[in-house]
Amino acid sequence: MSRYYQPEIETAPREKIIEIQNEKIVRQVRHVWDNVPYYRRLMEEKGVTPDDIKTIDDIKKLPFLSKADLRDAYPYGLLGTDLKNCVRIHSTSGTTGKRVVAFYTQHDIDLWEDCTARAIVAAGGTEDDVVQVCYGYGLFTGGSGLHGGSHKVGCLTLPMSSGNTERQIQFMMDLGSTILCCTPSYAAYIGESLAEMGYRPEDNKLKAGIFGAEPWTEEMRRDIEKKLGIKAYDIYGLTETSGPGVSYECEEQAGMHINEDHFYAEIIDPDTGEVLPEGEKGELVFTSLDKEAFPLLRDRTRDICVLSRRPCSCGRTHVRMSKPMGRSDDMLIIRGVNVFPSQIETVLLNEGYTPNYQIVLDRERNNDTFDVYVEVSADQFSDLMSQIQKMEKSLESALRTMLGIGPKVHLVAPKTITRSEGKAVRVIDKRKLHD
Ligand code: DLL
Repeated sequence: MSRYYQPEIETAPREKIIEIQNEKIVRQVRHVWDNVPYYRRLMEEKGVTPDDIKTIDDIKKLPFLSKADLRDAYPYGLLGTDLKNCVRIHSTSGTTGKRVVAFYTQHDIDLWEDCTARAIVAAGGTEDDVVQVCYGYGLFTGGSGLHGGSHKVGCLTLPMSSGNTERQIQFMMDLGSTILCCTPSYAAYIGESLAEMGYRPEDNKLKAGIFGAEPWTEEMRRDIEKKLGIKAYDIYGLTETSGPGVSYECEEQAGMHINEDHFYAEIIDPDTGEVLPEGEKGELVFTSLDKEAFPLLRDRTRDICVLSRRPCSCGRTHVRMSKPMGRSDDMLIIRGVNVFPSQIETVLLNEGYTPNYQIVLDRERNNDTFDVYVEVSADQFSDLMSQIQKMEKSLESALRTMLGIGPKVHLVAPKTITRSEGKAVRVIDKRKLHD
């Protein structure tokens, strides 16, 4: 039997959802026009005013926001309210050194936590549950997003943050955690560590996991479910749309229901910007319908997906999105952290290296490995092992500061990285081969 956190809205008839969207979009466009000069200028350039937006269908008339806009508007350009009304920020990597910073009023936090609460209840969560949150806390949205939802549902919440796997397992076993929230790769790692410590899947009290923030396959889902003895649910979101909980899976595990009363989804052709009909694969675009502090309209996610309105047996009526099938840009997700090759290039050039580099990603024991090979120039080249090691350590530290995670740096002799005749092959991602 399905349970819902906000049954009336989660199972609302289609007409009711459209009615809510029609009402909210008119208000939201007016709010943005009045308060976000950056977007107002984009609207003026397109010759659109709030008077042109009468129903949700009119959304097509509005301009898109791209990652470049998020970067150009950093930090306050897309803020929709006085800073004094904001109570929090979160942040994630941008395409260059500038990160994406999202702002929240208390109202925004409330609606975000409603979304994650819906996801927790859809995964079987009740006030009897013990929710172990091992997404990172801090600037990343994963930790506080699931944490807030868990409080709303009334679960006992373990704010573990990520890392320190031994302690995670100790608390999980001693306090009887029933729902685990983390990235799928960390879940797989916890599963492996449990087995190594001699535990069988039936020894823990876990029943469900809510995993997201990075791509994962059906094979990986089955592997995690077996190792931990749980049902594994996918959850999706982006910092700029609040964080996790924009969409989430129900017990059907067949696509993630988008919280359509808060986020309007479109699929577009990434090359032409044309809106594609339901069922076609393209880039996902989100409009937040009622956020105050960071009210993005038609924000291009770069995630490639398909939407489906086929009725779902769980009773939820909200549209479902497929797992993201890739990206229309070069963003990598490494151990749950977003990394753009351009960020690495920026650091290399700042630190006086050549832009000849290669990123090699692989997966070892369900954990991403992250190696960066960098060519030194002839005058940087040294036969001294100790000198090279020192340079590698210093570059690793500069990259860690920029990216938020540390790669293993390998300095290599001039002209050893294969030159390409076309586009340089900057990334070798071996993870896809055996997921
Ligand atoms: O990753 C928010 C999040 C936290 C989602 C915890 C789920 C759980 P960002 O750091 O801004 O936000 O990264 C957003 O991550 O555009 C996708 O490419 C990717 N992503 C997020 N969830 C999934 C998922 C958080 N379930 C970017 N499957 C998005 C595949 C995902 N990719």
